[in-house]
Amino acid sequence: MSMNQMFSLEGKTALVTGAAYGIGFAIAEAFAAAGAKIAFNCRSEEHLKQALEDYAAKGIQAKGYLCDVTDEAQVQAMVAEIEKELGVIDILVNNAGIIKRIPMTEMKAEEFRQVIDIDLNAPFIVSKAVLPGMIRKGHGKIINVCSMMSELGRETVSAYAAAKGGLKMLTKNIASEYGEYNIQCNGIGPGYIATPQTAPLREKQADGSRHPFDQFIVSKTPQARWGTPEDLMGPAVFLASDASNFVNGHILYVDGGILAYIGKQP
Ligand code: NAP
Ligand code: GCO
Repeated sequence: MSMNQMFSLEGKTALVTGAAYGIGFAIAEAFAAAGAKIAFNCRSEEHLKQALEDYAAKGIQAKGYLCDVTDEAQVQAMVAEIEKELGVIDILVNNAGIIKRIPMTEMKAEEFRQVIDIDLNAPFIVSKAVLPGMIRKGHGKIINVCSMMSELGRETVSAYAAAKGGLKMLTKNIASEYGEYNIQCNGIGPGYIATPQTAPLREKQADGSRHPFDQFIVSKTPQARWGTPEDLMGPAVFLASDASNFVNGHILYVDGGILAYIGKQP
């Protein structure tokens, strides 16, 4: 196999959940550039419409589906629809996710459950829906979008850290349980990435200065910058391609070195 073939996704069908914008959109764009057929979902009709226009503007004929990843019936129906329209799913990226930044003592149990439902239960639900097709086909790639919070905690993100820590172990378990069917399940762990999800952490202050958390993250990142969704494109294509056929149960951190670094002395 040539090196180009090794990194090609030509003819593959990819589902990227929550890929209306942000990290998921960039990953789907990268997969399309590598030759894959793209399916994505989100919950909002408005986001779906805008996303289809954005994909088309980049020359990508993505198929978009309105589907709440926490609803197993909706997910099963979406996967069946994708298999009919694009073929059996070869690559799944469990990207859809939310965060709630609330001190634990103030967080309602229902708020905790909602984060766990979307960030952990849903990757189980969607993976369970696509695995039978991958087993039938004799190969598959599942990529779970983990986080710095798969390894580290911080104030106000208890539900998110619990979910992303669990997602790391779900990744390892899918790798363990389905490796014999030539299915590789890995995680991609973005550092702090400039997307709508982290916009509140980067808001300019009233006096025009940078948000304290923005400055904190830059001081904790050896590359002294926030990541961009584009920084994830190459690593995602690697994990989705034949180039990673013997990489299984691994979390590939794309964090500019945060996890390796004690942080710059103030
Ligand atoms: P984002 O900008 O908030 O986008 C999240 C996406 O998920 C949106 O398309 C949203 O669309 C969709 N979504 C949320 N809940 C959903 C549900 N129940 N069903 C279907 N779609 C749903 O987030 P992001 O920053 O791109 O992050 C994407 C993933 O990367 C998340 O798992 C996040 O935890 C993870 N991550 C982010 C960072 C970062 O710094 N940004 C770092 C590490 C990991 P709708 O609202 O229209 O449904
Ligand atoms: C936060 C951020 C982080 C990032 C990401 C880091 O509030 O700490 O939202 O959680 O989203 O997960 O990898």
